[in-house]
Amino acid sequence: MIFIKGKIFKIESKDYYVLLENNQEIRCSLKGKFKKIYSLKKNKLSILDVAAVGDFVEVEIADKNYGVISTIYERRNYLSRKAPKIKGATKRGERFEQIIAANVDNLFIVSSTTSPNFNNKLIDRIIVTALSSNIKPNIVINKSDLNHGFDINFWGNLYSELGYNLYYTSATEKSGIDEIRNVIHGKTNVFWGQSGVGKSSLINSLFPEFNLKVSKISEYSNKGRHTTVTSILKQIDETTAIIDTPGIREIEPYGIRKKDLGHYFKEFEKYILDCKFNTCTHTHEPKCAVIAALKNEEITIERYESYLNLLETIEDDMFFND
Ligand SMILES: Nc1nc2c(ncn2[C@@H]2O[C@H](COP(=O)(O)OP(=O)(O)OP(=O)(O)O)[C@@H](O)[C@H]2O)c(=O)[nH]1
Ligand SMILES: [Mg+2]
Ligand SMILES: [Zn+2]
Repeated sequence: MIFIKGKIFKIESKDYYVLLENNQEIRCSLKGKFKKIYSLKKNKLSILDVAAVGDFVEVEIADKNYGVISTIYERRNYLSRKAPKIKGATKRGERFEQIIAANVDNLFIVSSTTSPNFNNKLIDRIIVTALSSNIKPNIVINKSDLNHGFDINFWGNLYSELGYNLYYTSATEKSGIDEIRNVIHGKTNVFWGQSGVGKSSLINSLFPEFNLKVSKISEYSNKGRHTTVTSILKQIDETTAIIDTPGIREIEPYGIRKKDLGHYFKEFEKYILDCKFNTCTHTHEPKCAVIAALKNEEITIERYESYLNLLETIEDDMFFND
């Protein structure tokens, strides 16, 4: 039996596509032992996906076109969210974790000025998700060529001042593309955001040869159509990869406790220690230093509202009631 190492670049139902070290692409299935792990975990609030795009694996080559994944190597990190309710809800109303991509360095949070409208709360949710997985968030405001009727510099400055890299782009006019090209080298870069913001278009502007599927804007409307239906990893060179993902409609970070949420809002960090109570949720508690900073305009109302919005929807999972 021949074993070769590789990386999962696409998953379609039970088919796992692996880019092998020798640059060959091969369709694989999972070895039975993983299915067993999966069925065990299914009864717990735990990881929904046993193998994910970006995972390093070892493949048992069965024949030229087919292999079996026999080892999944430990992940350095991974990007995940709570699986949408319909998909993973159990009797107790718990939610599974859905893995978007494994072994990620850079996350490009793609938003658009219009169609769909710019949504700062969603961006903040994705930032929290990335930070909780030790992944660096970067923010892209795409469709800067379109007329949108709000001040994109206001939002751009807000995120730049927080210290996040901010890119204004237009995938159609190819502006801002080289700025992104300059920071992706040597890294695994994920593009994530709402459906229709232009994730696949941006990747096509960076690498026209990938020719990823893009829909006409008129086909979007509010039907929640997703053009990209499954995450796909494209290897650029030995050390650089890009991952295109399906658009999301909602996002809830996985595994964050209410009392820890404030730590993922980086401008809160320096105040949190001064709150009177170490369990402060920065809402109603007396002597809250975060609220004091908000009043002094050291924390913006936009970010504080995002925080409240997230705090409201975070369920303290049973998983943590230990
Ligand atoms: N005017 C303008 N249109 C854009 C831009 N980027 C993308 N579009 C259009 O927006 C629509 C959606 O683009 P996609 O690249 O398919 O968006 P996506 O984020 O990959 O969407 P999903 O795959 O559904 O998540 C297409 O009609 C694109 O042509 C841009 O910078 N300016
Ligand atoms: Mg797409
Ligand atoms: Zn507080």
